[in-house]
Amino acid sequence: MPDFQPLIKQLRSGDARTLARAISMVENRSPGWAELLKALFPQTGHARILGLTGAPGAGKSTLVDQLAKHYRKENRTVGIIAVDPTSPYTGGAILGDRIRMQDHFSDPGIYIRSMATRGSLGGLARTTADVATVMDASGRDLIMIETVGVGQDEVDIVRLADVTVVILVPGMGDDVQSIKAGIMEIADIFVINKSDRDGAERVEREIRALQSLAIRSDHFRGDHWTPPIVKTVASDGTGISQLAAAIADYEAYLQKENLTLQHNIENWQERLIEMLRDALLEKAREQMEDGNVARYAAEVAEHKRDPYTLVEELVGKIGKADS
Ligand SMILES: Nc1nc2c(ncn2[C@@H]2O[C@H](COP(=O)(O)OP(=O)(O)OP(=O)(O)O)[C@@H](O)[C@H]2O)c(=O)[nH]1
Ligand SMILES: [Mg+2]
Repeated sequence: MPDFQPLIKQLRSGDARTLARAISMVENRSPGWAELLKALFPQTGHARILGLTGAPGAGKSTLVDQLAKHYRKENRTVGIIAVDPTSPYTGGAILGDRIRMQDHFSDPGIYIRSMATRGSLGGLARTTADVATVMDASGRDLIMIETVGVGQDEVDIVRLADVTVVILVPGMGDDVQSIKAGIMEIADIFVINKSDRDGAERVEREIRALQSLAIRSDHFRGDHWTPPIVKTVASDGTGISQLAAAIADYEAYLQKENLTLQHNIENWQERLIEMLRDALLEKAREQMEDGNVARYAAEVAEHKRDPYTLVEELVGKIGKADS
């Protein structure tokens, strides 16, 4: 096993370039990535992870930026992961974020990483989790993950988080009705951003109406918490301290109810299954030489073989090859 101690030491010193290098290694699945994560894992578990999701253009980056400023005033170090930003890259910075995030470029207490990685090697959720692990090991106090709330990947990503913030905005067609049920149920806190626009009250009423229908015990955590609704104007900072307070309240609630560990266990349950699925699939691929899948598929399609026995045989081989 390579000696990662010098790298870990540099990482823990807060060096941004080392952090960038370690993240790239994990993100690209460069040789030694798994060994690196193994070496880093004992250093993790300190960072709080905040997931923020919402429709494209809802103001997620602006909000993350304001929260980062807020937490920096409390001297907490921040890592930001922007997953699959809808805006394209220019020289490593997201177009829309370049100017707003510029303030922080001189502050080593804020590290921003964008991942445009749909179809990434380990799967989007998995890679994001691994990147968060590296940031955690580097000693960041708080990690914010920004993701566009559209699909299952996003739901999986926010499931990594200790606290999930769902961002809505007024005037988006059917408003809340158009937001996927899956996204509604993962919210620990609702933000109605762009509250300077007409219709914020209406969105709030709609969330309340939905909340009265669905009891939080149906929420995947089942923690009986009623997600508060915070109105913000991210572009001028209105409501940011209220949002930070709501986040702190939820964390305090989790602590009081002894739910922090339980949340973590639930998160790991999901992640372990995903890791296992990846690893087994990888092994299965190793078993089958190139082109074999196509050959098997042809045989099944032509009814020369039944797929059930085939899969059983392949799975059986995995166990034997490994022992
Ligand atoms: N009026 C108003 N505009 C806002 C507010 N918050 C953000 N904006 C603007 O909305 C636009 C989109 O903001 P972003 O923060 O880039 O939104 P996003 O959700 O990160 O967008 P994507 O990452 O592209 O999905 C920008 O022009 C912001 O300046 C707000 O509270 N009120
Ligand atoms: Mg954004």
